[in-house]
Amino acid sequence: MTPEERFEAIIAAEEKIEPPDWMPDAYRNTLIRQIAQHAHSEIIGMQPEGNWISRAPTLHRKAILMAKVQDEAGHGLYLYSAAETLGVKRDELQTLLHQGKHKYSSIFNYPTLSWADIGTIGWLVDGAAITNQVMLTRCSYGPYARAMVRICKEESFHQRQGYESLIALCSGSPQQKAMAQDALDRWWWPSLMMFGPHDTDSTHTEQSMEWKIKRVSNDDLRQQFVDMTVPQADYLGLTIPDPELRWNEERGHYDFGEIDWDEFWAVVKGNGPMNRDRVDHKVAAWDEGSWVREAALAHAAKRAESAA
Ligand code: BYC
Repeated sequence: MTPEERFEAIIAAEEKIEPPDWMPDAYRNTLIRQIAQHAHSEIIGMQPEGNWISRAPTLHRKAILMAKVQDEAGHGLYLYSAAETLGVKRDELQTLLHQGKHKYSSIFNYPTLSWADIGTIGWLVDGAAITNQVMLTRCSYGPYARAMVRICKEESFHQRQGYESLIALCSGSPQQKAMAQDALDRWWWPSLMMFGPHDTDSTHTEQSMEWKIKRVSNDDLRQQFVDMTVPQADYLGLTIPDPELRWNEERGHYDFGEIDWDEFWAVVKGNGPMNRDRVDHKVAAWDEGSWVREAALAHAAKRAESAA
């Protein structure tokens, strides 16, 4: 059996490709691209929520938010480790992010303007993330699939805490409910954009599905998310900002309006409301943290020296 045939056989048998296995360069590069983008998203995603840690309304909410933001850092670390098994160094990936040559999820380029945004991110953004990521636990590349199992468990907790926070706001004062509605108005469409372009405009979906990296297409995942989320908004007594949203009996799904794709591509290309701030903040944190990395490396070198 040639290495190519063995690779195809592993994929066909629903088994996992592992780091020492032969794999086509394009498969490796697609995984590096997707896993790195995913890792960067987790790390950049700490910023909009971190912005509210010092202003959380109670100690209880602050403790939950700190734990959530720390979880996102952990997700970034598992994912950079998974990317490293493909032969890239995490420093190289950081440099590409800092230079604006690597993408991260469009959603994190919007500002968090009120406390209700924090609950809404948990509900919608983590909700969209789980919808997208459960399929990745069945990805054909072993280290990515295994990292996703733990990440999905934590995202599920994040989604529930966000929804619970919104239940509290929506059963509070009229001002609190209005704040929740305002957050939903601003986060709804960016959340739908998280799933990426329509299948017909997606560069990578077809090949990634053939390789069983992606298991479900962008549009099918977006539909799943809408179908799951509309009843949750109804329960909260909030209105989704889409006049075209209605149940389609024949399809057994909700119909919904068209995303503003010009806005999506502007954000993806670096021109969203917060792109520049997010990357500047990340670079500053990297520079300010250099002494920690240097100290850790010096410590490791010293230990290796005394062990020799
Ligand atoms: N934002 O061919 P397509 C989280 C790009 S973190 C920016 O469909 P693909 C969380 C795409 O990269 C959430 N760019 O691509 C953290 C491609 O450009 P390149 C992140 C986007 O890869 C903290 C081009 O558009 N989740 O959960 O087959 C707090 C064409 O797209 C976006 C992941 O990263 C976007 N929204 O499918 C809370 C999950 N959409 O690379 C939560 C893993 C598309 O050719 N990633 N693009 O220059 C994936 O599942 C897939 O990469 C995507 C896109 C579904 C996102």
